[in-house]
Parts: sequence; C-alpha cells; structure tokens
Amino acid sequence: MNSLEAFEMMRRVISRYPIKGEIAAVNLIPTGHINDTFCVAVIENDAANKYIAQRINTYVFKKPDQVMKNIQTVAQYLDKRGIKEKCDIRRYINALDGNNYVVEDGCFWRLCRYVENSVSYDTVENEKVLTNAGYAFGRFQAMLAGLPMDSLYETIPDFHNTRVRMDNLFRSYEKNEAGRAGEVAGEMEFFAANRALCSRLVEMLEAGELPLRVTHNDTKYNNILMDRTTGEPLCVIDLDTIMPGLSLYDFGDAIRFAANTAAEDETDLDKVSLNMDYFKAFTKGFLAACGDSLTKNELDNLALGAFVITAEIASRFLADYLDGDKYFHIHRPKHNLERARCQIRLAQDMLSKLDKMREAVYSFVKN
Ligand code: GN1
Ligand code: MG
Repeated sequence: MNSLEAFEMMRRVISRYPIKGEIAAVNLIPTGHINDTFCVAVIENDAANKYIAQRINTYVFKKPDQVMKNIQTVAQYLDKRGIKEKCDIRRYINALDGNNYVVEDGCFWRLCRYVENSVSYDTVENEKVLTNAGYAFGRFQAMLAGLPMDSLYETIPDFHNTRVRMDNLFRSYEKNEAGRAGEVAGEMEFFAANRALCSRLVEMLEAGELPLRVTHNDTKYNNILMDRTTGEPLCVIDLDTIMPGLSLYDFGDAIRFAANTAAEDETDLDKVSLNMDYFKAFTKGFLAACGDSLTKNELDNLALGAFVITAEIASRFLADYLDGDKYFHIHRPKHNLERARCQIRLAQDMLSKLDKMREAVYSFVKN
C-alpha cells in the first residue's frame, strides 16, 4: 500500500467511527512481524488527535473477530475487578456499528488512541527499565489469574505447542516447498538433536505437572508501552494471542528478546548470547510480581522455558523460510533464515547457561 492508498484507506476506516474531523497525516509504524500498524493524526475541533490503526493479518489470525472478542473479555474482566493500568490502550474504540473493529475492503481494522509521550523499545535501555518490564509482565499474569480460561478463544490453535511446532518444521523440511531445504541442513541438525528436550514442557503440561494459566504468549520487550520520560511501564500491549498457556513461555519469550546481547535478527552470530545481568534484572521484576503464585515445578523450569521458547521461535522462523515466507513480514530475502540462525545461536548459549539461570531464579525466590 503506497502512502496515498494508505491515506484513502484510513479515511474510509475513520469514517466508520464516531470521529468527526479531517485526517492530517498517516504514518506507517514498521514494528511487529504480523499486523500493519499506522499512526493517524486527525484534526478534530481544532485539536490534532492521534490514533493507532491496525490492520489484522488474517493469514495468521483466521478468526479476527475472536481475537477482538478476547481483548474485550480481558478488558471487561479487569474493569469488573477494578484493576487499572496506567493507560488503557487495550481498549479499542467502538465503531458506529458497536463492534471494536471494522471490516473495510475485506480487511479487519481496529483503532485506539495514541498515548502521548509513550514509547516501546526494541532494545533494553538499562537494567532498571528491564526489571520494570519483568514486573509488568509478571503483574499481567497475576492480574488475569482469576479469568476463567474457557472464556477465551484459542485464536491460534497449538500456538505454543512446541512438539507440534517441531513436527511442523520437519514436515516443511520434507516438503521443501520453496526449494530451500538444501540450505538448512546444519540448522536441522540442531532441531534433531534437541527435539525431545523441546517437547519436555508440553509433556509436563499434559501430565499435569505444570499448570495452564491465562498467558500473553507474545511477551516481547516492545510489547510493553513505557513512559518516554520516566521509563516506567504504562501497560502491556498486543493482546492478540492472549490464551491459556504456560507461564514459563511468557517468561522465556521475554528473556529471548530482551536478554539477547544482539537483535533478534543479528547476522554476526558472535554477537549473540544470553546476557546474564539482563536475565537477572528481568527475573527480579517478574518474580516480584508473580513469584508467589508459581509452583515449584514452574520455578524449577523457568530457565528451561527460555531455552524451549527460543528454540520454538527459531523453528517457526525456519519453517516459514522453508515454506516461502508466508507468515512473518520480512525486510530482506533471507530474513527468516537469519532470524532462525540468530535464535538457534541464542538457544545454544542458553543451554550452556541453564544451571546459572536456575541459580539466578532461586536467588529471587522468597522462602
Ligand atoms: C510475532 O507481531 P509480533 O512481532 O509481536 C509473532 C510471535 C513471535 C514474534 C517473533 C501472532 O510477534 O509469536 O514470537 O513475532 N506473533 C504471532 O518476533 O505469530
Ligand atoms: Mg504480535
């Protein structure tokens, strides 16, 4: 979509909302691998108001109405219990027809207010901010602990079923749809060697050894909105994949992204490793917010959760590369392969630091 098309599209989308004004600017926000996000400035009564408009990726979310229903369910639950966050970005604006989304030209759009002076970071500013981020994700889990799980739709089936993810990867490798299998023999060796370990947490869940909880399932550091001035977390955003899941994966996914010494798609693999200081900083905040409610098995396996989710995301990037880049947005031809390689390197480093990570976890557990 070029900028003129985006402008026209936004005009149609905004016209479906109780917003009376002229659009002054539309800017693409190029973060996130799934949805398309725009910042829209609208002149209303001489004031310039900013909104965030998002087009939901319907290749990924086959039932976007269920995604939006889940978000509404969460917001209503928090309202009923009087739980407030510092801003209410999770509240999408109701359109004129009463839904919290609109369908325009066959695309699903949603709209919320832009929060002034807010920011989300792709890289960690300092350890204090990271401890705050850990607290924010831990608190998110704690505040939704009483939400009945059957009130949520499973928006992407088997989203973090790592065993199924591994099976999918090996199937994609066999199928070789994009003719790229020859390039990834080394990467496949990593998955063949670690397939059983990657399935361990799913097996523990099935055996009743780990509890199912309401989880966020996409706890990237940039999914926390922060105050630009103070670095304080305002709220957790991107609730698209909120579903029953494992706490260990929410913890681990945040570590995967925020405690990597390099970016998620770093191509110089020597720069990629787990930063133990960052691991500790995040863990401290996370456990301060929800540590009391975690079981012994959960505490024992937080470190493994970081490894497993990192390997899982690596498998998803690699499977998408083998399938011909259908799922994740890419910005260069081998982007998914580069992401996969980076995540594999990180997972390998985590494996060598499992004991250190476990020790660090227990240094923050209150007796
Ligand atoms: C996607 O949209 P974004 O960038 O927050 C993906 C996550 C992955 C992540 C990897 C619905 O999240 O599962 O962990 O990319 N979201 C979906 O960066 O698949
Ligand atoms: Mg997302």
